[in-house]
Amino acid sequence: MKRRRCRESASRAPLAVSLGAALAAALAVGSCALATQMDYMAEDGTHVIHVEVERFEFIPQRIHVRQGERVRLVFTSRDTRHGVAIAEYGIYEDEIPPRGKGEATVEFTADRPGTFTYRCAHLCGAGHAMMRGLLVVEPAEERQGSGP
Ligand SMILES: [Cu+2]
Repeated sequence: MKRRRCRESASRAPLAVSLGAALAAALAVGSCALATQMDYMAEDGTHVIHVEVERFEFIPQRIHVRQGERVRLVFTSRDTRHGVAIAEYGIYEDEIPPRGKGEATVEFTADRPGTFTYRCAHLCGAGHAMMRGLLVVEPAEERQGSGP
């Protein structure tokens, strides 16, 4: 339940909040930092989620969306070039540019419920094979459910 509360508070962040401010807020809540999802709904209803990549980690490692949502994942590296692949959704992006060189965006419709592993798709260094996270697509019929 604690994890859920963290996520919901992050979701309520104002649309105009900068990524930096969101990150500062995430860090301010201590242990929630890695679990907090920096996200918002775009005007067209797309669920936009920012993911930072650093030292062979995706932050957050767990991404939550709801089945049926249009999802836009925006990846920013804090160090070297990375990538992202979500096999079950046919997503393969092998260039999340290095720090300061921009970001990589992938979009998809979360039509398949379940928990999927996402991985780095660019051979980035010694920890590359360990780089993974989870995409959790909550079934549409469980919108009011208490979750796992
Ligand atoms: Cu890698």
